[in-house]
Amino acid sequence: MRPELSQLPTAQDLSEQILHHLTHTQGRGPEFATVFDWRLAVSYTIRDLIVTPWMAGHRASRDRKLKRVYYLSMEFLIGRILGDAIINLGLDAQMDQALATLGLDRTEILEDEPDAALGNGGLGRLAACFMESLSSLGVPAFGYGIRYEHGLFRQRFEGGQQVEAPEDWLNQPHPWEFVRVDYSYTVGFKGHVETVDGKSVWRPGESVIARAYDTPVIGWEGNWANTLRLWGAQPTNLFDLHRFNAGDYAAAAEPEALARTLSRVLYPDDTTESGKELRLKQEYFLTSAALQDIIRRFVAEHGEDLAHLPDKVAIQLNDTHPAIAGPELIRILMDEHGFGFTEALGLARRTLNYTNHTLLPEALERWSTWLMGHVLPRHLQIIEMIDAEHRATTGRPAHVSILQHDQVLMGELAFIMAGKVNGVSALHTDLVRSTVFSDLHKLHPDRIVNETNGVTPRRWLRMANPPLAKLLDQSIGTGWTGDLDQLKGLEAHADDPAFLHALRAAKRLNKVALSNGLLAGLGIKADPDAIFDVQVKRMHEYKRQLLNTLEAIALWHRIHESPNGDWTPRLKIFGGKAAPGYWMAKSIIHLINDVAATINKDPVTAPYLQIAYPPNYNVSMAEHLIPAADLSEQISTAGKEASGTGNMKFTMNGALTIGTLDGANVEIREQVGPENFFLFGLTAAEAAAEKAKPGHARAAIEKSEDMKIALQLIAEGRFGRAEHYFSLLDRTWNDDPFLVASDFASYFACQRKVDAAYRDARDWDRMAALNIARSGFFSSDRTIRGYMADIWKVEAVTL
Ligand code: TH1
Repeated sequence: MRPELSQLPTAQDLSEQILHHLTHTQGRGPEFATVFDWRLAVSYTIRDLIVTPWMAGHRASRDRKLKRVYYLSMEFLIGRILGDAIINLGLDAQMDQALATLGLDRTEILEDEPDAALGNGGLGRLAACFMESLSSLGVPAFGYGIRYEHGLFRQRFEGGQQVEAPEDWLNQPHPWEFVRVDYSYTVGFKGHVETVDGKSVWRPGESVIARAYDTPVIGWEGNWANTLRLWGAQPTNLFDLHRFNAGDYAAAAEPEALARTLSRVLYPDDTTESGKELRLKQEYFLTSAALQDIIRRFVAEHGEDLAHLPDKVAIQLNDTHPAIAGPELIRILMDEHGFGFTEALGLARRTLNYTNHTLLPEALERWSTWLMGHVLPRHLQIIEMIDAEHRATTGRPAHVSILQHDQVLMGELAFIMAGKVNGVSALHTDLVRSTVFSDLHKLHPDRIVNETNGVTPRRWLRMANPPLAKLLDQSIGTGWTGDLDQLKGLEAHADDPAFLHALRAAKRLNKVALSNGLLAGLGIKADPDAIFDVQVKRMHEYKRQLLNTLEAIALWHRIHESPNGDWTPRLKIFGGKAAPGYWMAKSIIHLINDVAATINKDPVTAPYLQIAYPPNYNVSMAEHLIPAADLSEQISTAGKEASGTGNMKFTMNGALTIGTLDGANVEIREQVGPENFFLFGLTAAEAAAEKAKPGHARAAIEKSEDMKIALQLIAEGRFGRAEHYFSLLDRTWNDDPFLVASDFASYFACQRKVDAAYRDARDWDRMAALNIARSGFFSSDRTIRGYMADIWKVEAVTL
């Protein structure tokens, strides 16, 4: 593959380079160097090796005038970079040897790197997996995002309750980025629109500068690297000179502080609405800087005629967050390049595409017309023109439009401005067609396509799970890393006792490592032979961590009733953060911690049931938890989880899923076979019907003794003060919008099937092997190929 494979550095080359960077870049001698110094020296050594293919790729794309993909996203949940880069360069063995000669501990070095937590959850992590796959496949691409100074908050528990602390990843040098002072663009806000010579001219009242920070993203086998270009906000004027000269230094620095707030902090809301002016400004900041950069590059490579833009540029909008790109591109084409409205609209529509990631009403962005007109007056005019044109050409009635009830509906805008609109799993795409966008789908029947999500097997299998990766290499060769469909080859081993034994041993290594971590971190004594039952994801009512918790309580109660019963030991692990303003989600966190505190110290049930909730779940923690899981909890109310991507990572790592027919679970079950998947609960259609029944929650609770007892134990204050949970209990009895009660009995029964299945080790291991063997479909390489063929019309480069 790699043209200069023979030029791969040796362990000695690496250790020399590390020492070189330690001395000449870090300015430290080995005798004084800290782990941090060493980690930076190692990072610079690896970075040097990425720069060559990175530049070669840029040159090739430019010289051959290739079409590029531009992925615009408010979130890129990268996590750590070093370990992944070493693996993708194929240098793990050499680096291990180099570090050993230098007397360094590999884990200590790797874990010194802070997570780049520039995202909330699935949507941001998907963007990071896509960047990696785009590079692995050799597709010319840029990711555009915001260089948040503070990523997602850090989570602690105090008295079992979530406490947020600011995240501070940039308070130390970040070795992976290159600042581009020459690529700076002015981004305007507010002001007014004037007519000059019959043309509209926007005169912004405020402006900031967007400065580019580039991180190369190296693909598998080190052949290609694309750029993740993150924008940092800079003031246009460093300070107010009048005030400075008058001696008021603090006031003079205000404009600078204000400008920088634009890239100061990531909004911590996942699938929940925020609707604040600063968020709208951040969205426009990203979009405007990205479009200016895209057009500058187009003109430099292809000349001034922007009529050819769609031939060379494919822009993907990651949800509606950058959907202002529609009006912004039209504005640039009309107001700055003299195109007529209709032509500008046509060009924009052939360039832009939109991915929908959720149908939850509270997550569908809408801005008040007043705020839109205040922050982006020219864009509001253009949105009105887009809306009028769309209604005129389609005959869409006036009461359904982009502008409704004094609000701009960003989903409508994104749909109408997109060449293609995609959902993120088969079920979700069907629901996009039949629910939120049904009328637009009728008007544009070819626009909606499905691209089921995927995850990169480099990070989520080869890097996160070395014991399993090694077993796979030995069993089917190493080709699976770049071509995950090759995992199919494992099916031939699924009945081989020696293979299954090795598979169990690999899983056990991960479980022991995790147990050690849980003991050291939380004081929890985990039994590595228990079922490791894991639910990790953002805290949200629709994801139903409450259902899992109530099952734990009911099980605990049952064990108490017959302590000499034949129980299958289980460790339940939770991980995840709640949006700071999401009261119900925080209440569920509190409950899990309270329940864990009571159950974990109960000597009667201790051999059978433990609960661990390590705080501050993030990408790095996921890399430890997922490979150690036996059971993957994917238990959202059917119809609510657009896809899920954690579900895919678990499957690849040989965990079995207990899940509903929701999101990509449906396709996971299809792929692995229904006999290798623990299904429970209502379907999306049944759930919708159930919700419409008055008193559905109470009726369901009355029918399930286990559920009733669990709720009663909470109400009696058995897990901390009852009054903490009055609202939660009241909501469960009387409203239960996510049907915890309706699905409880089915879930509890399914968990008992899991217990029974786990006792037959041979059969369980066989199911795990088949889950791995049939998980190839969930590689993000497959997803990206889908986008390339159906949406972007781009091809991979052969160097
Ligand atoms: C998530 C979806 O909830 C999840 O099902 C999906 O797998 C993932 O996107 C990737 O497609 C979403 N995250 C967000 C975050 C925000 C707004 C909407 C969504 S949908 C801020």
